[in-house]
Amino acid sequence: MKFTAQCFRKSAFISLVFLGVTCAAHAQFTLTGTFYIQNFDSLGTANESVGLPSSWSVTDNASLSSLGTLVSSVGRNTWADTAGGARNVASSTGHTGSESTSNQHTFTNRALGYRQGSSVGDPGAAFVFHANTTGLGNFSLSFDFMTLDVETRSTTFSVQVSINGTNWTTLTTVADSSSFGSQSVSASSITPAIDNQSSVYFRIAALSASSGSGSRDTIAIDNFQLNYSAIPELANTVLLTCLATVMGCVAMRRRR
Ligand SMILES: [Ca+2]
Ligand SMILES: [Ca+2]
Ligand SMILES: [Ca+2]
Repeated sequence: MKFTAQCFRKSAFISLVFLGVTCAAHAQFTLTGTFYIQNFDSLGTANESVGLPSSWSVTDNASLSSLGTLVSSVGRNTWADTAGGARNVASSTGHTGSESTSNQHTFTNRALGYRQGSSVGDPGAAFVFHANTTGLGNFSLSFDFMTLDVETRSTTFSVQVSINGTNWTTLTTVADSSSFGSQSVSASSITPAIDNQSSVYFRIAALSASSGSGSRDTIAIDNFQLNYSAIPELANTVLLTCLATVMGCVAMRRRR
C-alpha cells in the first residue's frame, strides 16, 4: 500500500516536472507596444548549454504540417564546426568569416545558429517564436539571415506563420548565400489571420531537403523584429463613428 502511494507520488512528480518543461518550451510571449525585437545576445559567450530567449525554440523535425519537437536550449559552438543541430554562435556583423574560433567565443553579439547534417535537420531544422497577439494586428517582420560557414549544399528556408502549428502560411523564403555574411529578410502585410490570437507561431524552417552535394552550411538568424499596432476596440470605433456623424450634422446645419 505504502509502496503504491509512493510510486504514485513519484510518478505524479515526474509528470508535473515533465509538464513544466513542456509548458516552458511552448509558452507564448505576450506582445505589447508596437514592436518586438530579439537579438539573441542573452545566449552569452559561456561554454555551456543555455536557455533560448523566452518563447523561442528550435527543432530538428519540423514539416509542412507539424511544428516538430521543440527544444529550448542550445550549446555554444563555432561557425565551422560540423556537428549537426542548433547552436549559439557569434553573429556575422562586423566580421569577415576568418576570425579564429577562440575569437568567435568572445564576441558578445550572438545569433541563433543551425548546422544541418545528413541525419539531423535536413529537412526539419526550424527556429520558432510563439507569441500571443491579443489586441494587436497589422503585422510585419524582419530578421537577419546569416551564412556563417559556406559549403556546397544549399537549403531554402520558409518564413511562416500559423495559429495552430499544423496549417501554415508561407510569407517568403530565404536560402544560404555563396559568401559569409548576412541577408536582410522581411515580410509585410502578414495575413490578418494572426491578428488578435492567443497563440501564433512564427517560424523559419527548412521544409525540403538541401540541394547539391557535399557539406552543409552553418546558418543563423539574428535581430528578429515584429512590428504591429493595436487593434482599435469596437467600442472606440463606434464612438468615433458617432462623433464624426454628429460633427458632420453640426457642420451641415451651420452651412444652412
Ligand atoms: Ca545578436
Ligand atoms: Ca567549412
Ligand atoms: Ca551553401
